[in-house]
Amino acid sequence: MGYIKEKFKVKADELNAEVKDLLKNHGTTKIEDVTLAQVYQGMRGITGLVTETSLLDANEGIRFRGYSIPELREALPKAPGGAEPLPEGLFYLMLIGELPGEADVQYISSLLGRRSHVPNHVFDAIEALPISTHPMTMFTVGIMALQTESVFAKAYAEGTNKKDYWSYVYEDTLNLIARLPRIAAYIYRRKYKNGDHIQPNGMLDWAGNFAHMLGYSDEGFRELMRLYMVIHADHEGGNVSAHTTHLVGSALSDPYLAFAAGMNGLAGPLHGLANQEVIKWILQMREELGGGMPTKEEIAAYVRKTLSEGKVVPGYGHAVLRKTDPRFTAQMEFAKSHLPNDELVRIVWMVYETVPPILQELGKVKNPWPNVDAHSGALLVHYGLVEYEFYTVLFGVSRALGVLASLCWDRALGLSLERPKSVTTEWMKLFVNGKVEASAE
Ligand code: HAX
Repeated sequence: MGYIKEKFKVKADELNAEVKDLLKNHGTTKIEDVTLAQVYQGMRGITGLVTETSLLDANEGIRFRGYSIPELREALPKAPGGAEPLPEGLFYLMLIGELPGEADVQYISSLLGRRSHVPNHVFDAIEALPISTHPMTMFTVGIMALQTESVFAKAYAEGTNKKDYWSYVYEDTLNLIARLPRIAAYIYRRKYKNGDHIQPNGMLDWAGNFAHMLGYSDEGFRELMRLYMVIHADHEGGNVSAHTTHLVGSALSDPYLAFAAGMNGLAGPLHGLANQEVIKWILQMREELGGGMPTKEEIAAYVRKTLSEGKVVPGYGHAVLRKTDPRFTAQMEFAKSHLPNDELVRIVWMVYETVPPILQELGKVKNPWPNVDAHSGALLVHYGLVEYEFYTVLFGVSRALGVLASLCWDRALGLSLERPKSVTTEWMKLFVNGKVEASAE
């Protein structure tokens, strides 16, 4: 067992004891009441999950194990000569609950490098799909093909003790995180670069090597990938990709099955696909306005046109956040120091000044501020990654860090099969008229 795995086991034993104690002494404590509106409207605000890796505050944004994004950009180890945090460090933090040292990050980098081999049948499965297939579909097909390698599924089939589930999930987690950049880069090079694939460079860190396999050698792009992989990694447990991974994993589906399910959720336009929608929307706006820099008035008119056509403004709004997403701000800061004069970036900033008051005018949008997806595309386009249908795959590679670290905790804590109660509208009508009672079943 590697030392990080041993450390995880110690932490898991400690937390298990605390959870047992909480359940024994406070198991019947009521957390909150649930309204009928919450049941119909996407369970918004219902506390119904435990996720150890991160916690979201509506006004402040995400904290990973207590650390905000600006704090992490300071505190996490960097690549030599770099200024952005290494995602390996964030993974360690989410898994172990402590800030890593340089040696911990190097250990994870080399561990991932050693485990990164992808068997040929995964590439064959991707190759079997038409070239026109959306990259997110290729990505989930690749993950599903890789499921043949699940050590959890094998151990379960052989009849392992449930106390050891976490150990196999941990192995699958590291193997998956190690292999995802290779699969994602394969999809990118297959679809957009005539199948001219690039072999991994074992000297690079996880995100640097991903950038290299995509075909980008610019150090600025590598730094962007490190930042990108950190800020997209986790957003507590209730978002669609995290929740789905947790839900499917709760049936003891192995991490490959659970993560692929989560990725199918990430591929929705109200969630991760919003990053492609944003850049598509901005490029269409620029084209319709005749190219070049639009004025604020022109942007405002285009926003109103989008709304009048019954569409959402992509990259704006959030189910939990009520302020500008600090993941947007981190990207804005990156742009200010690396590419302040980029035209598309400047349009993104003008959109930021224009959209919130218009959404506020509608009177129904709870959060008119930008989310993570409002900025990412313009940065990628700057470095030449213009194929926006691929953007959600980048998000997916990053999201693996958080949702799979969480899956390790799910099994280490022995969390139960998820099975909330559902009712019919007929039942709701009887309930509000006092004809039936809510049951805990
Ligand atoms: N443009 C137009 N209308 C919007 C809007 C936007 N950006 N954001 C919210 N609204 C509308 C909703 O569609 C809803 O309208 P109806 O009552 O007519 O259905 C109303 O405002 C209330 O919605 P809400 O309570 O403020 O927001 P929700 O929690 O229901 O939805 C969403 C949150 C993120 C899905 C929503 O803000 C949205 O559709 N945004 C655009 C898509 C987007 O950027 N998604 C990415 C979110 C971040 C993420 O997960 N990244 O992966």
